[in-house]
Amino acid sequence: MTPEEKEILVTRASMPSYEEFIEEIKPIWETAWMTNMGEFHDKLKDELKDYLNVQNLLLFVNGHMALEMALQAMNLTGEVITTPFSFASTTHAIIRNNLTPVFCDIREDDYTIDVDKIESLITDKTSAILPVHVYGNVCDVEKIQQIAKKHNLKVIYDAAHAFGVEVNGKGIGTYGDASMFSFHATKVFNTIEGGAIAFHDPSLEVLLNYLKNFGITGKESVEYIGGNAKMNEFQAAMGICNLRHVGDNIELRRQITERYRERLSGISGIRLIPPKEGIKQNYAYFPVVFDGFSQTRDEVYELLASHRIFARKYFYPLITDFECYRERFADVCLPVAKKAANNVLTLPLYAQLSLEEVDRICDIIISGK
Ligand code: T4K
Repeated sequence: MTPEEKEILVTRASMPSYEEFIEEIKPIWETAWMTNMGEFHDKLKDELKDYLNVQNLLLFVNGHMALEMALQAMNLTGEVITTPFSFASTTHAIIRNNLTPVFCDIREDDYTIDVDKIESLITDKTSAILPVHVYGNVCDVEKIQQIAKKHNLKVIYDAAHAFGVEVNGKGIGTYGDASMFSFHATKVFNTIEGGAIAFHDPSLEVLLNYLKNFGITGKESVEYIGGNAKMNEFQAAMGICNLRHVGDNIELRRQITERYRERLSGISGIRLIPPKEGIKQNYAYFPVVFDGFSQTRDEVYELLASHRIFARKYFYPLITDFECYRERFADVCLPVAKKAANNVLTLPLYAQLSLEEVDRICDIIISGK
């Protein structure tokens, strides 16, 4: 197959070798213990607490259920301030908890919540803020904390993209009351499907454990209306294997990101999100903004697709423009988020992407053909 014939997707899941995974899961054939918080689950939980540099962490079947259950456990009411420049999960989790999302605009430099616009959205019904560390870009965590403290609000971060990110040596999951990580196949670290909640108040652990197992509290008692959101042993085993290699994979992602930056910076009409001081990045995504470039974002997307290179418009459309929400949120007007949704393209990025492939992608974008 020539390089031109090869299909390049926006990402490719990281996997251990077949032999490594098979070796890891062998004991399951002796115990037949496949789910409900087994040995693999507990081992991965401990390893991830270390890796993510957090005190309290629980594993879930996926990131979305983790987020839904974190909101449920906080016993929130009324309104939750969030952003629509995200994956469907963020707003769905609010609405599926019978809460009302109130949408805040984002910052043009990194697409995280615009902290200067949060306070004007707070009402006597607001109970929480749910900001998104989108693409692994860190929200203004200090300012959000100040606002939350002043107005007595909970802060739950959607940290789906922020695995392993640190702020001045502190794990990103230590900020706010809770942070949700996604371990989906498309993420920097995966457990096939999976997720976790890191949380501040250790007393939440008992409740979250009940909620993810139907609210069952004893052999003959069910005290909460929970769901089923347990991570199974095969997922956890995949995580244990992947965690051994995640450092190497992040280093490869760094090299790819650097190459994209070298090739695409300084080009008129192309804007890249600059890295920030004091942040340990995870290089989860490579978003590029086309604003005043010779081609629009959609034209670049089509051009790449004609070469069998499938970049993605994360996140277009805005959540507020989804069919299921557009009538309800027709009055929401967030110009920065709207512009981002129309102009951003996330380019292919995964550990096995070669620098030659990165060059080819950049050549196509720059040449326009
Ligand atoms: N909050 C945010 C901000 C999120 O981005 C997400 C998930 C969540 C919450 C919820 O977390 P989870 O409940 O998912 O843990 C993907 C993922 O399914 C989703 O997890 C992710 N965000 C979102 C940004 O991307 P799609 O619809 O773009 O996935 P798909 O199937 O088109 O896959 C993209 C590419 O990944 C493929 O072209 C190839 C590669 N891939 C995909 C799969 C499924 C693999 O290499 N292996 C695979 O198994 O949503």
